[in-house]
Amino acid sequence: MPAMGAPWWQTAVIYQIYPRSFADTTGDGIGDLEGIRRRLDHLAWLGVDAIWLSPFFPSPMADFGYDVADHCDVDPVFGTLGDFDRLLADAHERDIKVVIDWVPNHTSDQHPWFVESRSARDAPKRGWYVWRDGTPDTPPNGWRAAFTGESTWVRDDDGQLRPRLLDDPVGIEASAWTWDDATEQWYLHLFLPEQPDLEWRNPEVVAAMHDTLRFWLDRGVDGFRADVVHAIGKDPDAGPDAAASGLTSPESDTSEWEQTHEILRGLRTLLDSYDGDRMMVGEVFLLDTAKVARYYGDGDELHLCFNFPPLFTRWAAPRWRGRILDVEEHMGSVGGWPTWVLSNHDNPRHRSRYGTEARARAAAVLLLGLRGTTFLYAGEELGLEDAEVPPDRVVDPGGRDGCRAPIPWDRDGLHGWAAEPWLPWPPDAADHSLEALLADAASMPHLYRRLLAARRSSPALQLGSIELVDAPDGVLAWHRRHGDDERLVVVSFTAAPVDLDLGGAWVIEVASDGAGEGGRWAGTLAPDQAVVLHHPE
Ligand code: ISL
Repeated sequence: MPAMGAPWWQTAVIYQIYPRSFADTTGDGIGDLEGIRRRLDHLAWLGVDAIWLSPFFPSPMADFGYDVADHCDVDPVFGTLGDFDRLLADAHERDIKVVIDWVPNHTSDQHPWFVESRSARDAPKRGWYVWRDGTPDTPPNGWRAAFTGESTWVRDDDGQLRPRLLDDPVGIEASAWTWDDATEQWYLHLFLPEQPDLEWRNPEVVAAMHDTLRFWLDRGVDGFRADVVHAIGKDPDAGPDAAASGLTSPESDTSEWEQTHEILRGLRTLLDSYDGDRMMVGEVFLLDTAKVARYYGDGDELHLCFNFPPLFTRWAAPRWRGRILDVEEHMGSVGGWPTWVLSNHDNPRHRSRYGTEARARAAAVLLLGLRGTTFLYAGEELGLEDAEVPPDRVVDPGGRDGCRAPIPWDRDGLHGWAAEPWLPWPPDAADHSLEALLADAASMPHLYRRLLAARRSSPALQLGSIELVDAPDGVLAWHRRHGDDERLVVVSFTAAPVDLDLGGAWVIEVASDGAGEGGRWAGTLAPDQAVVLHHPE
């Protein structure tokens, strides 16, 4: 039985949906909310506890929805508020919670707030954004915007993708400031010029953004994923002049601002004033777990924080050992509740990063065997790789189209889409379609389903402690314990078989390759294999 008493977001497996790429019902080649609603049965079959929807709000789509022009409506390309309400109700009927994206750092330049702010220096909403004096040739400071057109990933000798951003600084020339000719001032944008930053030190902005949360809380959403939330309390007049936006550069230290924590406490108070354990998970894009941990406050800031260093970690046992210990050190018993994520709409899928399906399978066991809330990215349960996007089909200013390829549902034709989708298909779309894979009990979605079921039935996996145990080179093994319930998770990062003595008798509950499930553990880990073990009944 699942452990009782913990809030849902601690035990949950949360499935991210990028609405444009999920399922199209209208025939424009772009996914929509109704498409998501019609696929809820797949998510219930898989066993996810919640879905997180990337932005579906009215937007000029300069950043595919992360440039919000109205926080309280649905873009016609995705449907209507009525479609949202139906999706929410149908998800809740299946006991699936709904988390939506909330973009507090910036709006679209087409948002009525910015249109007004830009109209005149003395416009009532001028102070809702960050305007500074200067001359057109010299920005107010040296801050640089994200999105350079340069990939932040490079392919290594062993076929894995290596994050460039941790190792070599990316040369970014673009300033985070744009000169407004009409009013002769600069405005700040940590992302595209079409995404001006809000001025969160203005109480009117705080109140207006709280209202956008209330709008969706009143409608019944269970939580929010807060976009680049660590950056909202910035002070462009203080700190090092060379500070980057903190998003594409190792200089990200400079994007920690004390003010952010105060804003987060206000958001927490608002969410906790609603019943039903409403949750906010923040995209804290600081590549240092000790720093990420601060955004939990004293249990009075974010409920959960994304912790990205593991996503930028190569598939190698010593490195992953370091990541796990890092999380335990900084988010131990007194700290925040950890989260784990391997793929999302901003980075190459881990199936593509790690290079083989066997590793991606082992990674699924690792992900779901760790202590914390798990985030899955739609399509990882199908083992999708990133699409090859030819230059004439590139649409994202950040070079992230590959991981946003459409989900293939059916084997044939348009793979269940109502029209040719907006991006190319992922490789081998027919063989990686849900229809094809469901017919094969050994396939990836069946593995994910078994892992989610194992997790749901085990308090140790959902909430238990984690303790690394000795293992041979190339292997990581850890205990999970909660009361009498105990699991052992063993992950091989090597392409050779490994013998290991785990002490005592163990039964294979889930194996990444499906081998031997339900039988006794025989003492040898197959190449690239990972297993969840329990004691004999
Ligand atoms: O995309 C990245 C690297 O390829 C990240 O640096 C990304 O910019 C960072 O994670 C912030 O991402 C979030 O805010 C952006 C939006 O484009 C991303 O899709 C979103 O996840 C601006 O809103």
